[in-house]
Amino acid sequence: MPFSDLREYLAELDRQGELARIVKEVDSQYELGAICNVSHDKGRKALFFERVGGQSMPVVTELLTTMRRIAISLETDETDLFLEVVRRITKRVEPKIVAHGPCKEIILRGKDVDLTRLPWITWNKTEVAPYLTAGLVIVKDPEYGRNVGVYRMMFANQRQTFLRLAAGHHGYEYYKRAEFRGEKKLEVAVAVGTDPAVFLGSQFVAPIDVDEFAIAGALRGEPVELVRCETVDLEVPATAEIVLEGYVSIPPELGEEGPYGEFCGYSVGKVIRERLWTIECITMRKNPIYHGFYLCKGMNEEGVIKSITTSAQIYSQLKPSHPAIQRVYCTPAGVGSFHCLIQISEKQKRPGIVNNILASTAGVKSGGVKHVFVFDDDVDITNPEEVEWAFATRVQADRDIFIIPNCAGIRLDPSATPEGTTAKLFVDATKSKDFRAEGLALPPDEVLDQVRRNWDGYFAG
Ligand SMILES: Cc1cc2nc3c(=O)[nH]c(=O)nc-3n(C[C@H](O)[C@H](O)[C@H](O)COP(=O)(O)O)c2cc1C
Ligand SMILES: [Mn+2]
Repeated sequence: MPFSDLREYLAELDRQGELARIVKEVDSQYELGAICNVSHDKGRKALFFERVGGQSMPVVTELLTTMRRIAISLETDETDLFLEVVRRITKRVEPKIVAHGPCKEIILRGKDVDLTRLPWITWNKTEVAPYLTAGLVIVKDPEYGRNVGVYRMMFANQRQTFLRLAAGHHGYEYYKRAEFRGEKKLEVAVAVGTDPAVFLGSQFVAPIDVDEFAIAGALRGEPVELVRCETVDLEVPATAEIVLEGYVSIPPELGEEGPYGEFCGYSVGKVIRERLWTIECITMRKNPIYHGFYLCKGMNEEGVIKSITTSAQIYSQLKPSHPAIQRVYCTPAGVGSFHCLIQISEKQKRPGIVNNILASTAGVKSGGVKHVFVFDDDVDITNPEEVEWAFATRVQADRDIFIIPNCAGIRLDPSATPEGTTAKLFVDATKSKDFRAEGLALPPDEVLDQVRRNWDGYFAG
């Protein structure tokens, strides 16, 4: 049975020793972010902050910062995670609308709408205002239907926040389409704190007419249950901890948003003309738990999530044309999508196939694949030491490395041009046909297996 809400997931993390409780009161400005940051070197547990900034609402962060926890969220093993995700996303499971949900236990309208009831967190030193970072933003389009994405929200006042609708993402497209239709506003609902599979589902790069709740349904193996909003024609997860309802007006109210610590691990400058949205209703569960998302330099939660979503999507897209592909691994520290490692079956390798595979990655729709490497299947591409060893011993730079300049990349990559163009690198790290080695320097497999099985026995008295 999939988790029905955030609380069930937290209980499971607790049971498996994956949740650390912070009992001491912490400051919502920087201290909470610093604890998230330092926790990356201290066991990378999920964090439950009991008291933040003098408020009663607890905060959870770092829910999916390890593959192990992503596997727990999908009720599978870490070793099976990749192929299990590939398998589950083949068939979407549409959400189901239900009449009631705990997210309506508390309903605040009119003058009771006050965003300062939420724990507003300033995560990193470059941020000049606090951010709500883990909101699932739900919008609708008459032709394309529902869309769910996570867009950051910088605090503005008691009833308004900024909404970072980045060009290319569907929230932005839906807003533009409402504008072209001559409408006066785009309705928006935001859900905070759900079954983590829902958050994961929102991070797949789906076609514009796909409802990401249906990807979440596929991942969790059961429909996501939704309830209708109070004041807008939108639906939200019935068991969400907190729901905000409102609209972005057309033309929008604009202001200066940012800088913010982006997924690449840098704060990029102010967005001069970002849209604000106005919240007209807040609904909550009793004793709601606030979900926050921390981004920073190095291997952050978005890199880990993207590693699984991007790897599964690239594999699903390329495998039908290139059956030799065994595994795709976009490394979490390579921001989950910039470094794409592909393992192919040596047996199925035909002359020229590696370059065809490398070239085919240039067009995949994913979050900015930039450096691509192909390895033989005697290399575990999820193991950085094996990857480096193969790169060191199998690559001849003048023969195996290719660069295409001026490709479309990601603007948040500070090394790209301001328009987001980037060079792409392609590396054939497989053994070439004149590779001079008789085989791997290893004892026979059966002897290795036997030694592994009997390991403890070698050291017993
Ligand atoms: C913590 C976090 C913050 C994000 N912030 C934004 C954002 O402010 N604007 C945006 O367009 N995408 C943001 N994203 C990325 C989108 O959620 C993601 O690319 C999603 O797949 C977009 O889906 P869509 O095209 O349906 O909107 C963020 C993701 C995460 C995990
Ligand atoms: Mn979408």
